[in-house]
Amino acid sequence: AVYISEPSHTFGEYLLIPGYSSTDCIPDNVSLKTPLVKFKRGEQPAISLNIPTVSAIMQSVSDDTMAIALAKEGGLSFIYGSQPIENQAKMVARVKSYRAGFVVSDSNISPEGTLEEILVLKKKTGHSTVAVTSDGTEAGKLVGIVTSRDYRVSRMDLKTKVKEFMTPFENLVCAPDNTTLKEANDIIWEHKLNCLPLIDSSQRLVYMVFRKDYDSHKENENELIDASKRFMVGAGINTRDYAERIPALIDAGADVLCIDSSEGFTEWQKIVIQYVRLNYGDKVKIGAGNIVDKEGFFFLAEAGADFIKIGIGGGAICITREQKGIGRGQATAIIEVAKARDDYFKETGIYIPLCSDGGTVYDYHMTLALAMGADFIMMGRYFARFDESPTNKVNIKGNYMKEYWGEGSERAKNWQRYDMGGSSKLSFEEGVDSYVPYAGSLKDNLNLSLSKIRSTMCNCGVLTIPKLHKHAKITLISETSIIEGGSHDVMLKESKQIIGS
Ligand code: MZP
Repeated sequence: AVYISEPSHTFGEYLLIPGYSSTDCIPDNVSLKTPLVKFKRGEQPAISLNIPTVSAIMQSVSDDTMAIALAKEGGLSFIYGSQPIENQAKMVARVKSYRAGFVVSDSNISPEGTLEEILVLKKKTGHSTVAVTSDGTEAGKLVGIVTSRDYRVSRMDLKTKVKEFMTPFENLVCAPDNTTLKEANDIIWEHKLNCLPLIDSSQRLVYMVFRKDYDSHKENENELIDASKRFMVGAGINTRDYAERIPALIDAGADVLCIDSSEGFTEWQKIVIQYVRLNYGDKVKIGAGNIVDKEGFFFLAEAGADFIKIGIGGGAICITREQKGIGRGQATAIIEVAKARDDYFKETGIYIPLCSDGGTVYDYHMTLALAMGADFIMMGRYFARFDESPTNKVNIKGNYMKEYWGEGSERAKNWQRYDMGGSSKLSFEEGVDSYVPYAGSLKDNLNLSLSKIRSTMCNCGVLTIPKLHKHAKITLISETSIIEGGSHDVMLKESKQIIGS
């Protein structure tokens, strides 16, 4: 046997040491943009994320509702693969067909305003403005405005342009009171409608605009339709039915795939990546994993993975370490793999993004994972707590909880994730079925977490994730220091429930 003399550590055993912060180190200046797929030195990645968080490939976490909510914030979901191919493809298609909506009546002008007011606004702001009136004529009642910096429209041809953009009255359908954008999208999906929802600033549907000639290939040409651009979505695959699943997911519009496996240092993963390269070249992006050491990284890098996922046994619902005695402290795993990634980059000029997967409990764990070299973070427990996760919200002894179960649990029946070439069933469980405290909406919680990351990055004196990789100063801490980190030697006035981030 090979013995590694250093113990492996996890996030809770580390702290960041502040670096020098200049006056421009303010949270507003921080960019959390990060690459999702590999790229060559001096080039840009084909896909980037605006925030470094993705939701886990799990039944209890990532369906189409989660994917839309997270994409709206700049992240990405990987729709779970432990379901029939057709169902998964439908979820992907639903995210891709989702219309973000175009905000109208989001100005000083009320939807009850007059056309005259619109023209004054246009003059004041210098923006080109199209008024949407109830019957498509100048005389009609103003119901919304569409403003664009590039789109030039003069007062003279306003009427024509309104007609050009939006076929008039009979096609401008009034929404029932309080219709949400989600409900509108359900209608669009169900009836396969070619239309654009016009919404107000609180995401309520105001009107549905139908364009007879509306066609997806025109989206780039038309700023009005660009404004309702498609969201990105990922999808999990396995090493068994990939030859059927991948084509269906690509047809449905998946932007990126990820092999979902509890252990990725296997020939099975290489075979799946080869299948993608043979059939789709570099056009289809595919991540692989999970691995926890440099040997695993080099193997998947050489196999052609577009990103590599790190983490075995650290997930909140995972009992792999108890059941099989395999795994590694997440922090140590990231530190070793990130060094391998940097060496690989120096040698080949190819940068392969790393994803830290599992074991993120507190918000600062996200910052630590990034500081240690991860480019983005996959989380299950974190997202399972929100309204948008697919599971039931239940009241347990007066507290609201959401269900959260592992892909290795009997409930998920995802034997493919644990497949080492055996029979088509789970021989023993590697995950549990559990509850997590309900936490409210994704948007509110995620924005809070991201504001902590931005603020910590400012403490470290950096404004970007690559700079955090380079300049973060990280220290291991003693058990006594961990105790010192919480409130201590005081009696708390109110009992505080510790529920994680
Ligand atoms: P966490 O964010 O809840 O701590 O961990 C989520 C990760 O745990 C998933 O992305 C996946 O890699 C892993 N996972 C999912 N199911 C199991 C299991 O049943 C598991 N053991 O370990």
